[in-house]
Amino acid sequence: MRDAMRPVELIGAVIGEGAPDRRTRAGPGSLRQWGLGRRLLERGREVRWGPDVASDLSALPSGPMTVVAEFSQRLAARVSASIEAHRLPVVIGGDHSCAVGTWSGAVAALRRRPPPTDPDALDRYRSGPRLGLVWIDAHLDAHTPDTSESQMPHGMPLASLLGYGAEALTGVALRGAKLKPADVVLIGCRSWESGEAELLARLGVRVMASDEVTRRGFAACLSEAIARVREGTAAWGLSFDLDALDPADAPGTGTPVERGLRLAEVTGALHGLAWDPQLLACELVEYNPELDRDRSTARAAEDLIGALIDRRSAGAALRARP
Ligand SMILES: [Mn+2]
Repeated sequence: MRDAMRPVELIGAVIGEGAPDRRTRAGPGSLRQWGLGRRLLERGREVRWGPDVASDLSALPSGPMTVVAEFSQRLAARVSASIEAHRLPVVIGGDHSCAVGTWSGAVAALRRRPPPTDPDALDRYRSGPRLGLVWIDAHLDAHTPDTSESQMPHGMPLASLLGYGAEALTGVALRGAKLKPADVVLIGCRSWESGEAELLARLGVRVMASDEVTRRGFAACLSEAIARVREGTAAWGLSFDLDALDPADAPGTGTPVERGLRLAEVTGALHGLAWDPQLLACELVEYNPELDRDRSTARAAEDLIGALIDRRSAGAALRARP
């Protein structure tokens, strides 16, 4: 199965201007220099860094939205190209505004694919191929400029991908919504404002807040989430904000929040998922090297991606029925 064996391409999303603390811009370079790619090679799968995509700092006087919108177009093109070259792109952020580019590019590539010949698979393409997305995050990232107090784009990517908010973000790569509300599940959320929570509730997006994860366990939540985002979709993706983790395991993130997911439980559940040929792309964001302690957050990033690509036990979360 060639698609299951796709080489992993790490793509640095060098951007921090979507957040009030811009130091996540140094995240991808720091992980690269630390040896993330070399360390992941030990997991038995081909891994290489592609060229970074970097935000244009000279556009900063025009405001963060301008910087993020222009950056997103270039990141989307890189992610599309990676998918079309039969690689598995893993975008390394950078602040979470990069999700607009990552998933707009993924959807653009998906919609350009020729329809499958297998009649069962063709069903998934009837009304246009849909992308499912699992979003693991302490926050909802579902603000629009109408609800956001800070006006920072890293609080808006999910709303933008659902088709709500500034046209500079909703129109990246393709016009209009990239995701359907039923195809999105959030896990681990524990800090939000009312405006963004109301948008997701109105759209019927499934949010597994951290109290639900504590009650049921992360593995059970992830299994249900994956079953949902694979249902009726042509492919799915994973967006992982390091702030979903407990600060004890990952202190070096843009916006740490107490009472997070524990790393060991998460890596256990993520094991082998990157061997699913339907997994189109991944994203790991908000690494802030200046807040890291003894590289523990860098090691957490390595453990998370390493678990995804590890071949020793492929995809328990795919086989489990919620
Ligand atoms: Mn986020």
